[in-house]
Amino acid sequence: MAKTIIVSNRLPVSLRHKNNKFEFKPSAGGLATGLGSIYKEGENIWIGWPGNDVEDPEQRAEIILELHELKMAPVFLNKKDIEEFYEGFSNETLWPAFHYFTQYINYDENHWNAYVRVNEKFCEAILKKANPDDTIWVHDYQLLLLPQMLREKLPQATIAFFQHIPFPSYEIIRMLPWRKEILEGMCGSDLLGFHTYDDMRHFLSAVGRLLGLSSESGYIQADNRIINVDSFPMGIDYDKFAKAAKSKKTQNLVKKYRDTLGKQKLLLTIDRLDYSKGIPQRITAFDTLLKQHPEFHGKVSMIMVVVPSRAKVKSYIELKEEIDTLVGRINSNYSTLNWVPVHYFYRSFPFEELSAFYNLSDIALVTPLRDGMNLVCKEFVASKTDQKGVLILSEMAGASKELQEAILVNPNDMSGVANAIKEALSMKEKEQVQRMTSMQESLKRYDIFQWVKVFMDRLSHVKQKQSELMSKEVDAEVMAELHRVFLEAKRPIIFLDYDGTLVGFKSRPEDAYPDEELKTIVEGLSEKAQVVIISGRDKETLGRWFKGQKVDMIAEHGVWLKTRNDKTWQAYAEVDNDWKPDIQQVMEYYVMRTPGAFIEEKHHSLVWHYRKVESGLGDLRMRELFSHLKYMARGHNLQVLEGNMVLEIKRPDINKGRAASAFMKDEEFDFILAIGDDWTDEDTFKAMPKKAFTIRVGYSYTQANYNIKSPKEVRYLLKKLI
Ligand code: GDG
Repeated sequence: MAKTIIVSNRLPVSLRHKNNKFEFKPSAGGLATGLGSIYKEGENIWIGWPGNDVEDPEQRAEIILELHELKMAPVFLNKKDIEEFYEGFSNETLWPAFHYFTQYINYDENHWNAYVRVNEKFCEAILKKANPDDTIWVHDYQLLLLPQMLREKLPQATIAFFQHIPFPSYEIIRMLPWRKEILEGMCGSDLLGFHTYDDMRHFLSAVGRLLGLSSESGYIQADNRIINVDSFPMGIDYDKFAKAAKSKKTQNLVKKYRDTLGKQKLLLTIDRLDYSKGIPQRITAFDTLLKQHPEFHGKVSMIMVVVPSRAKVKSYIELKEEIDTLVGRINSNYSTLNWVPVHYFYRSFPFEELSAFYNLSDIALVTPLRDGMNLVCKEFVASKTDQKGVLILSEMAGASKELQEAILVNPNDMSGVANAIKEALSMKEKEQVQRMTSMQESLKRYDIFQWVKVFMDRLSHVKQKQSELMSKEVDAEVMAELHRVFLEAKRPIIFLDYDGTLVGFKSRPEDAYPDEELKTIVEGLSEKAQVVIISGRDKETLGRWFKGQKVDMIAEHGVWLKTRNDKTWQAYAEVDNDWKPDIQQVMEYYVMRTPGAFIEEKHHSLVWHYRKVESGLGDLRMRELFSHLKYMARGHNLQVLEGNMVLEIKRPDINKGRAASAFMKDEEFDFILAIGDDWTDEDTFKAMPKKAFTIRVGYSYTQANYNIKSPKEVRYLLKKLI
């Protein structure tokens, strides 16, 4: 039976070295708990680094056995791996880049090589455990290359990826010399999850611009399959925090702390030491409040927990010094014998004490400069059992998209944050309860268990969708059947669209002329079959390109026809051009505003091309023009259609389907094949009799019976027929 493998840089246990012996300390983090419902089941397993270097082979063997009992398997990393892959590329290159701290990015080729090497190490460890049809869920930015490495070895596996930190704008990603490899690595997945819609939108844009893969509604059209990208805001183990807050242990601590601190209001801040968390800015904002409002002196204190992290990295050492200085300054400026403005702790606390801090504090001040999600703010909300308390939350945290009832602030705006603290300090209890209740309801519903469930359900959905598309793939069996019917046929006919079907897209339409290989294919086919090129191209171009060939041509989606015996083109539909000047004028206005755009005039239609326009801008202008033209189209009884980098306006009664039907009306064909790649070909597919073979290029939903990957495969198929 297929199993599920969870992979993350760190295992949910830590290996500790104590008195020459090793012991495991389980992680109490929300993710470990949430994923417990997966990796603890059946044959499932969690693979990752146990957090310590072990060189002795005997000890390694022992550790492997012990971890096996816990349903885990280790990837052992040595000192060099940790320095170059973890502290180096992960934390000095990807972390600052993905959090928009470009000034801290270290562009080190050795670190990159180590990143590739360690991702390969993970891949090998997984391959030892994985079967071809297993599900593998990879977590976070340390393992961005792993999905594609796995895909190459296990093409049938279900591979998912979730990124816990932000995914930045294309403008940042493009700065990394290894940007393509990183995106390609991620695209080995079937499902890619991010915390917010903005993260997924940035990812899709980067994939479009750097890998040239287009996407629609969160589905990337990759080489031979679709990849889904979606947002899954991560929740917390809500009940654990709500229950703990009420527990005797926590309440005893709350009482103890309150007795010491007296009646003053308490502001809580908890973070790992990191420049992304905005700790100095927060202290400065508190300082601003005390400066501007002396009435709060002695009435409010800040409890500031900073958990040590990445202590060897230079930027972190500097940050620690900066925080120490700022806290020293504010305390020395304002402290009195019975009041200290900032209670500063540079260490971590046991869970019960954390719970007591959450329950005790009146305000949580969560103001990161950038944060993928931020769980601290959610844990604070869950711990407020009487619904009293106020959350001040940075707009730059993923959580702000969900927790709209918090006081939202820009963490760079010191007086804005100071005002928010003032507002929180004076907020009426009724309003506090209203806001808190609403946030609690949403966090309760979308907790960590729901997050895991929604993600896994989505993964099954994507696989289902992929298999529906794959079931229509032209495989060896379909090929054989096609070949057999073609050989037996006395009167075969083949309709071939041109651009995107017989040739790939070129940025200049005139460069897509037929090459020698294509000419030979068409010639070969026309020995036995009637070959009809059915295209949206103008008749002059088609006529020139296929001059002297034994083919019939339908140009401009069915306006013009020229059979192999004709000397001239005949109109297949009446042409009425009265509508054109009005529409052309509008289109020209959009050409003037959009460098790179141009208009193509066809006999029955006008086409606005934007394939040469800066990506993004082209889409934006096309949408504007679309709504403009739709409005005008009604008056003229015209149809506006969106194509591949084009917007076309035309008479609705002219289409390829109508033309193809007319073509076949007087004759009986015993083999019919139609191949095309876009919506204009869907009309052809619809018009075909049941027995016809219809094939759409690319993996989109289609009326055709089959899908095929690309023009290259189309040519292969046609060559096989010959
Ligand atoms: C990454 C992303 C995203 C903190 N101090 C103590 C303590 N903690 C626990 C908190 C909380 C966790 O650490 C911190 O989680 P965050 O989400 O706030 O931040 P990161 O560690 O940077 O996590 C982040 C997250 O991944 C999940 O996807 O939200 O954006 O950066 O759970 O409770 N726990 C204990 N004592 C402490 O002193 N026991």
